[in-house]
Amino acid sequence: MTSPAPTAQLLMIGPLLPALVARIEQTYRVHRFWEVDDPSAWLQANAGSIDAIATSGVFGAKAELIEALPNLKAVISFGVGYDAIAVDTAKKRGVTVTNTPGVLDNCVADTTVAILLDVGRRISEADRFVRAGEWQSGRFPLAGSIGGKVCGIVGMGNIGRAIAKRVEAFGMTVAYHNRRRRDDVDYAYHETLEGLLEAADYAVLVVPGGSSTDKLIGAEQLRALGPEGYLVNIARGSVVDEQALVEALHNGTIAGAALDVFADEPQVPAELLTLNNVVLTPHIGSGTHETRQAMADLFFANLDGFFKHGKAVTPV
Ligand code: 8YV
Repeated sequence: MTSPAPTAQLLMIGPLLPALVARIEQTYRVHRFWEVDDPSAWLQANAGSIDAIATSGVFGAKAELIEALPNLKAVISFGVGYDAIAVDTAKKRGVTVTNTPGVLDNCVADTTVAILLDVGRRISEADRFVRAGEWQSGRFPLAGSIGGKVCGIVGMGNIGRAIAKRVEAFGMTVAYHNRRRRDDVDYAYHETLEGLLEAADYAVLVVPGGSSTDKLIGAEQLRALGPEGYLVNIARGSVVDEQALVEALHNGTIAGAALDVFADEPQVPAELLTLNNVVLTPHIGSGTHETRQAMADLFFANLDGFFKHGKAVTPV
């Protein structure tokens, strides 16, 4: 008789969807790292038994943690972005990293368009106006129209394309900046970021986070976007210099911003909370039941694929 394969042990960095965790626990042993009182003592005692890290794009996996786990084989992540995961360290160690690409493109694009329309047509501001009883004493100011405006997409990947398709339906003209021109789209390509920002009425950030895009949008870029321009960020907070953005919004350097992501979530710069020309959402880009389920399914397929079939489905 052969003995059953030992259960792989996962170090979970933060709470994932309860139904996903329950599914994982049917096969794997889960250690809830965020509940551990003394992480270094815990690692001293248990590091050798960890086979994989289970995490998300937000919780990430730092280089020190990856280094501290001598038998680590995989980092399985919930989310498409992996800037918070030390992928280079993992690769050097021969550790597989997986993410959940593809399944969230449409929902993230929907969220982008929702907050773009919101800031442009002043929807949240109008909602506050009605709730505050201000309608009784006057009319709500007019907004600019969406049709005919230029939507400048920074990062024309799959999500960028899903956004482009949607805003075209609103009569916007799409332009983009990307590391390289795409030969499968015929939107106007701008070789420089500044060139795109100057042309755009709405600048939509869809680039990955990480060192290559850190504070890509600073004071100079906001000046290029200009006083009629809106910034829409559903990428990562790190892509924008938040202090420069606060100043630009206060000074009228740009017209407004719609932000789903922040540099230090869940902290939001206090100065943004009082501004009427800013729409703020709590990183809900992919936040629908259907998409989170699809992400959970792909997470699980990667986990099981790696440990049961020797091959992850969507390695990074
Ligand atoms: C998730 C995301 O909210 O996929 C990403 O990169 O930022 C979002 O879809 C996050 O990864 C997990 O909660």
